[in-house]
Amino acid sequence: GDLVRPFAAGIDGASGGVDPAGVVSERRLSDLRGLFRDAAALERAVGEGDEVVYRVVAAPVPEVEGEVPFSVTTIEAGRVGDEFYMTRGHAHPEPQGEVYFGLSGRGVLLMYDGEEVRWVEIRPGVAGYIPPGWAHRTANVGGEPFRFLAVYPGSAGHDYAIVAEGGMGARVVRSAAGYEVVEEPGG
Ligand code: M6P
Ligand code: ZN
Repeated sequence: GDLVRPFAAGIDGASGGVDPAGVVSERRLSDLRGLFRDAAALERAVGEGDEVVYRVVAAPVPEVEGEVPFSVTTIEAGRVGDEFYMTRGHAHPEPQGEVYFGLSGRGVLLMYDGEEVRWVEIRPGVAGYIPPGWAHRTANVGGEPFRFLAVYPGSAGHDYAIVAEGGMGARVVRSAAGYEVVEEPGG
């Protein structure tokens, strides 16, 4: 097919905007059923307005081999029970890497290869590297929106079932120190 022509995009770290933008997607609490430990707290929050947990604004680059799509994700501040607002999480069916770059706020990039859990904190100016074969999820561990730029191979794809069914091996929860990453089989 036709490849995209050269272009520049504005990345607004204060709003999460990408200009020009492609597909914009939103995930609400009700889209995250089954992922948080406290299912009752999730249902209460769904009943109390079902707020948007995160939004992804993609640049107009197609997800096809050879292209390098990029997007800005904004995760709102909040928790379900003790667990911080987070993305669904996925793995790349074609095992390919990905880079996340912090734009605003503070988050945790959680990675899981099916056995080992690794995580890194992402702040503005920090790049996190996701190696091929590691499922990944981000959580907002701060009190303001957490925003990051993601750059990934166009043929990587998104496998959500592997995380929905097998979990990430750990949860990102509130603690006296602010947050902690707690390893939990099936979590
Ligand atoms: C980043 C990238 C996207 C991903 C998004 C939200 O922007 O990794 O590919 O879609 O985060 O994460 P998820 O798809 O797991 O909801
Ligand atoms: Zn990915």
